[in-house]
Amino acid sequence: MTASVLTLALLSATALAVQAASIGVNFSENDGNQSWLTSTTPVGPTAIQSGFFNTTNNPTGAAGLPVRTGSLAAGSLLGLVDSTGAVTSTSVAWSSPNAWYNASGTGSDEARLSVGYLDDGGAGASITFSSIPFALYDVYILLGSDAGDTHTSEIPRVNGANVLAADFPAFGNLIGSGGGWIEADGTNRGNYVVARGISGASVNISGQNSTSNRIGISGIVINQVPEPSAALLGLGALVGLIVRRRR
Ligand SMILES: [Ca+2]
Ligand SMILES: [Ca+2]
Repeated sequence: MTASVLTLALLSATALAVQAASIGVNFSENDGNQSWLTSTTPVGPTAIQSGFFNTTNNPTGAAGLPVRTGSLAAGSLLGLVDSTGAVTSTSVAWSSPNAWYNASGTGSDEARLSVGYLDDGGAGASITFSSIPFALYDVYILLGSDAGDTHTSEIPRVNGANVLAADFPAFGNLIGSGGGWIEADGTNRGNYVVARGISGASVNISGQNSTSNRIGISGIVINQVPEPSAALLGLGALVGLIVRRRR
């Protein structure tokens, strides 16, 4: 097998890798003015189409998304829809002092994702996903605050571990970020934080009461880390065999 043929084979195999799915949940502040405007707008940092983005402002079962039990501040959604539109067995339960809103407005689906959030209240919100169907995933924590276009956010925790080392520069709304989603990494100011390489059927995301700063959580995306397909694994074994034979 020549190098070019090997390269072609690997490129073909890469194309066969399993497409990753994700599960998004929007924490809303208002049942009346924050439902999705359309069903097809890509929203959030991983561009899930709005009709497949679960939202807590759904007490009536509209648009095929799961119906909320409880309140906007503390409740649950069962049978979350994933980014392909499939109903999963995944559920989410959340509790917070209250749901609140920032200055993003409600003029677009992206704004409706940003505007409402679970407020900190000192102790912070707590959100638990159960029966996650992915072996490995990244947790995107979308941020919102009424502290202004920019502010310093407290650190989110995932399974009790701080995601960043210290309180960090954040955007409170989409005006601050220029309308988009930008990862906050502790140095660069942003409006979401990512905890990477998480495994386990359940995951907890929480705020905390460690500093005078606060963290508001506008939404969460559980994003599957793609696994190599069986075809790719088979090709890898074949290439390994060929390489060994040529020696
Ligand atoms: Ca706090
Ligand atoms: Ca939200």
